[in-house]
Amino acid sequence: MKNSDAIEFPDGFIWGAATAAYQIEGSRSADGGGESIWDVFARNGGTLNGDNGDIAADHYRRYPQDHRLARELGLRSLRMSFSWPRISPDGSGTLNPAGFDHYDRVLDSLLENELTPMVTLYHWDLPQALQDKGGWLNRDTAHRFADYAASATRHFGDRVPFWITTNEPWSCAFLGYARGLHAPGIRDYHAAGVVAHNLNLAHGLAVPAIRSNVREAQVGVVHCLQVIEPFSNSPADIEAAMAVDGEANGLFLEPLLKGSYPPHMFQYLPCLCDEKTVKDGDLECIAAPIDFLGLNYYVHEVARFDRTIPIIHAQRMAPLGPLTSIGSGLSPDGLEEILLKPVRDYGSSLPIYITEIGYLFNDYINPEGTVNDSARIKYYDEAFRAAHRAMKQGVDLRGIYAWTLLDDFEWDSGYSSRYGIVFVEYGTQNRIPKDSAYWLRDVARRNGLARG
Ligand code: IFM
Repeated sequence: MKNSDAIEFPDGFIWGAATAAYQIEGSRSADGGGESIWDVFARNGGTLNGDNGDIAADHYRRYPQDHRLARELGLRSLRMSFSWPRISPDGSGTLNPAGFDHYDRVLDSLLENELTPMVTLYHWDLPQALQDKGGWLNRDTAHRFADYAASATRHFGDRVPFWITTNEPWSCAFLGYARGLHAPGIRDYHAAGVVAHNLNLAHGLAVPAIRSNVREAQVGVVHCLQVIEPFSNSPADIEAAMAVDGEANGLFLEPLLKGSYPPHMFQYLPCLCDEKTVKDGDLECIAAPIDFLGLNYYVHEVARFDRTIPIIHAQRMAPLGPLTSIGSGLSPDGLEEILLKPVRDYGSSLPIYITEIGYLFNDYINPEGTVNDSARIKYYDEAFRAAHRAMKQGVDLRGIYAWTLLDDFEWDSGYSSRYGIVFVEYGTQNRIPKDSAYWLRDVARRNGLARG
């Protein structure tokens, strides 16, 4: 098959878009919601220009119009997250009825617009009150998460078929606790190892809590798998690549799919074989059967041995070739490898959803009032073809969610560049579908790609 042939996806394939509460909602303190670690991190200068989620895309108030737009764009499903501090401001059991009311209205609106809700319970906005008790370094946070998952699914379970426990634990652990780029801004590699385990545990504890409330639930977890290549064939570079692959992928997939941590990671993260962190029964809990795997795809990097990098002695670099606007490798074809990884490395046959795939760009409105993001379209076209190749090799891919519906607050880089298929003019809050939104609408209508 040529790279430009028309291709079809199976009947029932879901074309959707993904979002996250803190990144689009705004109205941070409305209706009794509590503070999250991102409010505090932004206030303390952790983000570019001090940008924060106070207003964002004002989705808290504009969700009806955004849902109508998503429907007009032919999407069948919207991935959204609940803000934990809106539902439980202190994160420890005190529930906020107004937070429940808000998400009741949001879910009803999704259903009215024939958009299947896929809900993420934790997309990084930990209640600050729990951070004050140690955040994800404190094992108790995993138990508090399971309580919150139970409360949320008890209330909303009748309307949500897809439940995701946590989004990208790697990012929370290694960007938040090792590199200090994300909230809470800690730089301690060993702390990140403990956090990775506590997040894995949080997922494992939440699975039975969700199942006990929603018998028909499809329960999954989202990981951002990364394509990591060695810089050369030298043993040192190969070992560096194994360390980075272990950190990014193995620490999360292996306990989930195999009930163990990758032994080669113990030398870098001894906490993973220390019973103060990994207690009896934890690994069985984390490996609780799930119904689908959510995969986010962004990263393709090269790892090179570098003695000056503490602990893992591995330097991450962009591969040769085109780069995104923040300098990471632009590699739509890598999606094929990402989709094959759970099958090849762990023999998994779990259904998969691509829960995020996106292209960061400095989009702008041209004089005609449109947003021509042909580079994003090209990226999506190539990535979807790569996904289709993986399906031909037996991967049970059930749907693809574009990251993201609306331009949004992109964490440490604030509002400096855009991922949305819909442009948000932040001054007026006007929404302008980009060319990629119309292209995606055609893909969804055709359930496939036209001849290129
Ligand atoms: O914006 C994030 C999202 O919250 C999680 N996945 C990666 C995206 C792009 O950086």
